Amino acid sequence: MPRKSTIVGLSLAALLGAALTISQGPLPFRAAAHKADVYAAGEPGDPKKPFRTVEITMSDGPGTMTYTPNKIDVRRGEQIKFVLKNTGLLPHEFLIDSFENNAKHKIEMEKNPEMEHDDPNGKRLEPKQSAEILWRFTKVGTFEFACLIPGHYETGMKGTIVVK
Ligand SMILES: [Cu+2]
Repeated sequence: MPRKSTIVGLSLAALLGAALTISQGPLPFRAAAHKADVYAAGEPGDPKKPFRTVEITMSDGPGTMTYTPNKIDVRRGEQIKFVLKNTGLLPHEFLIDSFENNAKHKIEMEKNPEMEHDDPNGKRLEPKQSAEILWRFTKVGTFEFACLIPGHYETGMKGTIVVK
């Protein structure tokens, strides 16, 4: 019955097509995992609008892990282009969020240490790598940038952003 097998073949192709369409859409999953649809610290920046550049160096040594600088002052509405450089020997992250969200996220990372970040508000950098984040600070308050790879936050990888 060649006709029937053609139909089966077609519906398999349709199913495969549907599966591929779903697998090509990872953004909603990532958003759900990180609650990235609503950001506590502002919103992704617009590259067509003016911004100020702030360079942040991530480094590590015996018993120390740091961001330099670890405190940044911003005016409300300002856009900052963070130029991140990992000069250490270990991978590091830079995640901009509220203290509360970073604390929750840190618990998730302890359960799933290999969680990778490549989001509008956060990047993971391998040693010697650099990356950029353009961010608009739309809310007044004190926010945090942090590395949530287990052990790093406790060793000093945290900083504050004061938005006035
Ligand atoms: Cu780190």
